[in-house]
Amino acid sequence: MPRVFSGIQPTGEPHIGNYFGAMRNYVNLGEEYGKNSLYCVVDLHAITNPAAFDPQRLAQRTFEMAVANFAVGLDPQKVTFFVQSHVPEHQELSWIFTTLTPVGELERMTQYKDKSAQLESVPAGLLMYPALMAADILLYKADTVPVGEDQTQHIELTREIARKFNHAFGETFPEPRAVYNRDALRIPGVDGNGKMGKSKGETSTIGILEPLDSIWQKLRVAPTDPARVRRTDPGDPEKCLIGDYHKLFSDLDTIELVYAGCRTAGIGCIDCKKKLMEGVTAHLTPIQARAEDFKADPDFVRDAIAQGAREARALAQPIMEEVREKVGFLKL
Ligand code: AQP
Repeated sequence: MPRVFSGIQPTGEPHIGNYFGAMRNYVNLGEEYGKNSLYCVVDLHAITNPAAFDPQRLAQRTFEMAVANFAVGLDPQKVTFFVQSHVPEHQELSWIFTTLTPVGELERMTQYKDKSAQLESVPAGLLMYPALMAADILLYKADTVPVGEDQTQHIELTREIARKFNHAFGETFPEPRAVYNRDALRIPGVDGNGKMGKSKGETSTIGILEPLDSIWQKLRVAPTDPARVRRTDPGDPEKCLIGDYHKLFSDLDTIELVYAGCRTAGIGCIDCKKKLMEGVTAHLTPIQARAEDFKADPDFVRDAIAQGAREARALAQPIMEEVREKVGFLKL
């Protein structure tokens, strides 16, 4: 039976990139593989980027990330849902993996290059991020990893670390593969400035739990196809982030209507955005209502997370035992 693992950072409010790129696959794979699908709020990863780390808000964001995942349909009673720092074995395996990973490989990671370029002083933990991610996955011998396309390079490195460990210490880990949502590989930020990302701040994101009027204010001013300078200029919806978002939120009839309207200048950008907002409202309203219910019952959320950590540790501990023995640590 495949084993699924994925993590999400509590670096800000979960957004539609996280939702369509990853969280929806968590729910689908969770339905299929039950407790063999593990989902983790990766707070140890969140503290590696000083630009996104706020100790005052980390615990609250971790809690809210759990709420958001439950609200989109992840049932903590059916899957294994937990917080990374509650399972210390992640750090132990990560350390072993750092001893197998050349610094040059870590420096080659594009996410590291992008983030470190923005910092005056680069913490070693930011460089080690992919070794921790490999440990997250391999600690459970997971072979299936639902992620967005931005994680491809990290998954490839995880496969390499698994191969290296197996070569050095004997066959232990599978080589995991990424599972993508082909319709949402890399959702652009609403400011038109590259990939939507939590750590880029609220100007980039459309939060799945964000008030609808705040979402509309962002969509209203969002850039569209630059070729459409005047209302009478035809546009190309394939070059427009509103066109991209329609593919996520609108039904086929609406997509056909607005795409044709854009190409013929039959509708203006604001009308197109209003149509999009209808789809956004239909999608997010029930999710936001469920999130309110979970927020009103914090004990349920906390108990679910605590139970998830117990379940995850029960899976991790025998694998860690095997690793310690193979690496040759003294056993008493
Ligand atoms: N824009 C996106 N499109 C598709 N998938 C995405 N993911 C993130 N952004 C997009 C996927 O969501 C999962 C959780 O990733 P994350 O917590 O690293 O998300 P983030 O919003 O990218 O968070 P940060 O803090 O802003 O991280 P960095 O700065 O590392 O990008 C992953 O499966 C991710 O692929």
